[in-house]
Amino acid sequence: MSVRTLAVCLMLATPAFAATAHAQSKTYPNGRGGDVTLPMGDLSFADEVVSFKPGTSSRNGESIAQKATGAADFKSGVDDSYVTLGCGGELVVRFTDNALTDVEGPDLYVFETAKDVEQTDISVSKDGESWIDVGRIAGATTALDIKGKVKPADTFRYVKIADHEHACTAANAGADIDAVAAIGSASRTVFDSAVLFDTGKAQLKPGATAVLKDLAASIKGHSKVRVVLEGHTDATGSDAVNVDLSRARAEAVGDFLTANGVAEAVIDTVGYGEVQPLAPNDTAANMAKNRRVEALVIVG
Ligand SMILES: [Ca+2]
Ligand SMILES: [Ca+2]
Ligand SMILES: [Ca+2]
Repeated sequence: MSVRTLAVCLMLATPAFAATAHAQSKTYPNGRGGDVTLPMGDLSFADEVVSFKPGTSSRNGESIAQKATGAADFKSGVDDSYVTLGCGGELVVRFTDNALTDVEGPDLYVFETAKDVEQTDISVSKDGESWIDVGRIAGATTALDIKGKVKPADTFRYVKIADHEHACTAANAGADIDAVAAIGSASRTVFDSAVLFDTGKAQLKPGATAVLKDLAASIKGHSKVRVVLEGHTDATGSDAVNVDLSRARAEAVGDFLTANGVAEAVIDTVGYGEVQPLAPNDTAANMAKNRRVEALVIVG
């Protein structure tokens, strides 16, 4: 499939994304002389580096893993826009304002800046700990369809990119990663629990309604939409209590959305309790970050 054909397919696969708030379709260099159009624009890209284990490569000294986050920015002849994995290298990135999910057609696009894409294994994770192998990019294939590898409604925050140690004799072994994009992107909004709830409670505070009305309005604008509401707590208290509280909070947000015109059938609620922290539970500020309800809006 030519690059141009691929770009068109991506557009057709998720036409409704263009209407999502703060997401605008945009075209990016694919690092190999072509380009790729992403329906959700800059939002699509992985936002943070979680970990980087450089492999053996003459270029590793110059590599900075952050270059693989944010929008694809490869320019021909300039080689500071990407990170070189190196032979056996491994990079883990995280989406913060979006998430990877299975939509029709390809779901994940790895911007690799070499003429021949080196064999690189890709896996995805919800929590950064348990991983699902979703395939390999190699040759001219840099888009992956996660269909059949994951449950249909699942969303993933983490992507791991690992060099396959296939061509380690080359001076610049290992894939050169400019950016990682979730094509079938869900937009993710994180609500601070303190804004929505009193401590230990699952009844919405009066002040919560304004932000949640905005969320309801953004969902109702789409004819084909799914919403996943995830409740999360800090690590204070027992696991069981935290799971119950986080579920009750996610359900309270779901009830508010249905009361404000969102069809109940499109809403899923999950209580994760304390198992998916955004930060270590070591300071008051970090623990506050972990107390949250996340809303993933998946269009298409
Ligand atoms: Ca992003
Ligand atoms: Ca797919
Ligand atoms: Ca880059």
